[in-house]
Amino acid sequence: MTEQTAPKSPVTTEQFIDEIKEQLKYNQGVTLEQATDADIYVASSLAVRRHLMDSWTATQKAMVEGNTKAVGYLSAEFLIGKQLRNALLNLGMLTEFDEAVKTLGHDPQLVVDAEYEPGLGNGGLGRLAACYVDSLASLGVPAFGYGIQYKYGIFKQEFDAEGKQVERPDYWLANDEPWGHIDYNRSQKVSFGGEVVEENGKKVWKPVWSVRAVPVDYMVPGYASGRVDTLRLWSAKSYDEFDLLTFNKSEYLDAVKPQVEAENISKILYPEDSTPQGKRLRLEQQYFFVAASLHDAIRVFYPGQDKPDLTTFPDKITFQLNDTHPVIGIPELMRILIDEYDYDWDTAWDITTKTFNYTCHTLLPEALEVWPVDLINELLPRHMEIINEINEHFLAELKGLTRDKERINRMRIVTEGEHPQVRMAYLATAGGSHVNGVAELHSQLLKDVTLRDFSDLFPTKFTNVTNGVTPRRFIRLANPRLSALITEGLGTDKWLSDLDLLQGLVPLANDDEFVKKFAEVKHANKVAFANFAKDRYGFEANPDTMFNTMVKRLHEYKRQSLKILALISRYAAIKNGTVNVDDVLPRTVFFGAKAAPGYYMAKLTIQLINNVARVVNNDPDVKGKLAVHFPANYNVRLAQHLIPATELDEQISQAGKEASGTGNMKFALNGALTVGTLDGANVEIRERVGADNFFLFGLTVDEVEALYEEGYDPAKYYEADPRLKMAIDMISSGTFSDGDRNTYAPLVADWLTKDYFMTLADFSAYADIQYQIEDLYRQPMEWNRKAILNVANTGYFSSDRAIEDYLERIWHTSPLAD
Ligand code: 8GP
Repeated sequence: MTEQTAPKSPVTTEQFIDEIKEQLKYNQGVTLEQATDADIYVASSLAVRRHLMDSWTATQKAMVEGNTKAVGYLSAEFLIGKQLRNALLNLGMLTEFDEAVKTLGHDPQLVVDAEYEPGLGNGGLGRLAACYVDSLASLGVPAFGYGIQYKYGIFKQEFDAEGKQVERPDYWLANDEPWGHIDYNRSQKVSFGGEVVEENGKKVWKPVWSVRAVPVDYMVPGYASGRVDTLRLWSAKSYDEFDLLTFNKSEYLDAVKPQVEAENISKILYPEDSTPQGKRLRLEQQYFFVAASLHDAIRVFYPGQDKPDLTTFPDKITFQLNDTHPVIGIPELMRILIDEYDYDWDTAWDITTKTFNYTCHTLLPEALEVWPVDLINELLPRHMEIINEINEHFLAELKGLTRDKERINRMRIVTEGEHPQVRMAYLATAGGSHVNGVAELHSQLLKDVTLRDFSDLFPTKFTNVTNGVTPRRFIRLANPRLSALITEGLGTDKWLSDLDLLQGLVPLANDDEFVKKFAEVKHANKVAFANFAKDRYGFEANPDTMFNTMVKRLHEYKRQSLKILALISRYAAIKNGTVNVDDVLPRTVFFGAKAAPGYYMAKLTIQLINNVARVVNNDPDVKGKLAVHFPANYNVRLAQHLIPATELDEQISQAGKEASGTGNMKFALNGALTVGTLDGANVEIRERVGADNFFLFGLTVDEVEALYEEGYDPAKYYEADPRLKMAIDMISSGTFSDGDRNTYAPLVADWLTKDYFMTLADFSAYADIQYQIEDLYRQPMEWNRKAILNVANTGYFSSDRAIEDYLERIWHTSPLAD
């Protein structure tokens, strides 16, 4: 990316004050005296939006006039976070905003707080999509993010009196939402059900119900690039006239039922994360947004043309399939080309395979989607025919490549048997140009294990793009103090558009003055977080203790249980005098995690963490030494507060299970040290920051495999390490369940008999490395030097770099020329 200095505000403070007043008057109809913080938020957002408008239309015009190919990022999730400050930063208006709002008699922080965070994603995959559209715009690449505007995003998490997770609906659209623009004039019709008939030798799909997909457009401002891309999220609306009048009266009510329920399609985000699902509504959602998006792209790139030359489609736009969720787009594009535009099969296939690419975000086989043929037949009968035909052609192609019949059989896109299914990852691999994993280790395992047959026969399809995160939101906005120090240290703020410049901080790790300043920044961030936590969650966190954080979805493979077991063993050791309380390094542990509502073990783990926190925080024996906090409802906002205040980050998944992780990157970039396994992007982070500046522990992928092979017996580890035994026994004895010995019995039984993710096998190494961590923390200058080296050496993990890799390896396109 070409380096940019901070953009210049398009307005003076005085002008911005006038613009806010104008919005208050003509949009909201309130006087300045009447205006609440929320009114000022809406008015300033609308004023900012106006400033983006010219660049937005210019970007679209340049895109359609086509000096370069656009990118369509198809994703069921975009976890975008709050919009106002991000837009202000990218426009260079942060100072003008603060001044204007103060002049109008309001507190800028309260105005920003009035924005409600849209939770349109579950976790890493959704947040990555949001970072990628930010970087696309910042690099000046014309792009659409295409997804769904769910009415209810990810559930709001609360904890009940027993510490159990309770899920509440999060109706975020009940609040004013100035950023999304509903464009009724560019809606698309998406149809379902019915049957396929032959008319004049042609297949004709006769669907029976339809839904109107209405785009809601969010502008995606690039940082200092002058470009504004589009995030187009589809909202489902019913048609008020039914196109079902062919049905006779008795069938009428049944027939219109799906029509009436059509709006349900965009009502709720599926809360699963890496867990299997097979829900009809989910497939409806997937087809809904993908069909609308493909038709939209044709409308955009061939305006007003009845018979466009769609052989040029892959030159206009390349579509990235964000996991398997949008893969139904492959048969949909085939259907559009063959049925709607009369292309023959081979031409249609050629266009389709050139148009799509697929990113896989998981290695857990159960998370790779498969759809029952019966279900697809019922909802999308024409697509099922096309998928079958793709399968036949593909098998024929394989026969030309190998004589290994078993291998060919393993590679079937549509399985055989009584209940045949469609494997969406296979369809994506066969129907696209490139397949990538999200970190080097993950991409390697994808080739060697998950998609082995495919990579053997189509090796050139496979590549890697290691994930990245946007430095604008996750350094500049989240951590203004560190940002100012980096700018001071480097003598320029250009690092925000070229994160490799952070390398320039390496020598400063040996400059004691700089190290002290860095330590002051971290401490100030800890104090700020403690204040925020007190205010928002009502708990006291002591900024003079080590801040140690584990935030991510709750999943067994991520091993929050390893952290909690180590913590309990520490607590037990203090209680029974195995360690001298004076030798214990004071530590405050923060957890943040949502569990999928149907994931029993994950929810039980949440309950355990909450109860460990309750017991530990109320025990005078460990006061000042150990505290545990679990703020509910971890989201982008909480991440932006907690990450800059963290000193030690936990990335402790079982090796081979975490595809990449992106939290690991955000923490390192904000000057936390990581304790982690050789998993996902941890491997690359460690390579870059240096082995001395990363706390590595645990089994490697090969060791994990060997242990599975030889027969893993977790009870052996329980017997071997008294610290582990003590922790598990403490849980079993009811210490964290008011004496009830049954509450956590399912967790204990699982650890001792199955422990699929080998928490027990890694326990001793994890408990041992705590001594190293604590020794280093007792030498603040050394700790901070290493933390600075983490910041300095992780510029690679910018999403700008990731997007540049996509441009070069997969999309083969470039930024718009000026
Ligand atoms: C996540 C991976 O678990 C995480 O390692 C990675 O950093 C992130 O994607 C972005 O690449 N995967 C998912 O969220 C995921 O697989 N979700 C689908 C199962 C729903």
